[in-house]
Amino acid sequence: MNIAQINTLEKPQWCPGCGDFGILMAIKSALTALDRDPSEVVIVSGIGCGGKTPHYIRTYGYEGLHGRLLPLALGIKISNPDLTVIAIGGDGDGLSEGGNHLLHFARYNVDITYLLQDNQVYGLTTGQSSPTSHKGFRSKTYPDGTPIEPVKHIPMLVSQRASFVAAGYAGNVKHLSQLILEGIRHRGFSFINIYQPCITWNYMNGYEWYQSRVYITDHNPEDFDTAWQKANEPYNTNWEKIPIGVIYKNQSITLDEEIVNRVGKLISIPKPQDISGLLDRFSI
Ligand SMILES: Cc1ncc(C[n+]2csc(CCOP(=O)(O)OP(=O)(O)O)c2C)c(N)n1
Ligand SMILES: [Mg+2]
Repeated sequence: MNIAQINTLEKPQWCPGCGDFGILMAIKSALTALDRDPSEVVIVSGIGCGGKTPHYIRTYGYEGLHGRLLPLALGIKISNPDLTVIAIGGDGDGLSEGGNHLLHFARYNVDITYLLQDNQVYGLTTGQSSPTSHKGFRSKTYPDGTPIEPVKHIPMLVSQRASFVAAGYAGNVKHLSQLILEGIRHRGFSFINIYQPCITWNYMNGYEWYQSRVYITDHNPEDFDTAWQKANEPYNTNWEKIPIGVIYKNQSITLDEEIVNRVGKLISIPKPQDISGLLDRFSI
């Protein structure tokens, strides 16, 4: 597909300088390198600043409930496995409200790509601590500083041998778009944690902070021990070194393939139906 097909007239509502602009550009650039029609792609989101992303890309899109984007993506993928399904949402959305789903998606291994916009804060609700806020981060939740350590979700996913675990940075759009493309092409559950400055509510982790810490890793992501070390590097170095790139990957059977092996087919693709009766019934 080309960029003209997926651009919309909708103007992003994000603060000027928000990392979401870089993420939006990276997704669009990855999609243009994909040999698919916009009608073959569905982008689902949760609630949050980044949850608006599907509004700004002219593919199919669905802004779901807070923390529930993964079950939504799963339902779409196993109903119509020919679709490319991308889920996108914030750190609060994916690790707090929806945190339980992530653990299980690591083992379901359904063939979707999940982009987690990790700005270490609840942005849309104006600056509370999130599960990835750094210890000491002063927020509306903890004016004296967040008293607890952030969740270590990248090592958690590696420990579960999730199929594709990666990290990207909203300030390096070219690298991020290549990573997103690789994640989409990977057969299985692809998770990409995107470090993203929130210039309005996160005074600690801005572009300057990231610039000296983020580096592109070139280790062998299929070697578990090295992947484990890379996944833990930010925590072991007190955030002095933040590797971006593919952290871990393995190719194993996906849930979609497993179901086909057992019952010969996936849930049948729903045929377009006349819904005018329903519309009449629920119209005021
Ligand atoms: C079930 C539920 N709980 C709480 C909220 C209120 N809420 C809306 S957005 C949000 C936080 C979003 O933070 P995050 O997911 O990190 O996304 P960001 O805005 O930072 O991109 C919350 C708590 C909600 N909409 N639904
Ligand atoms: Mg957030």
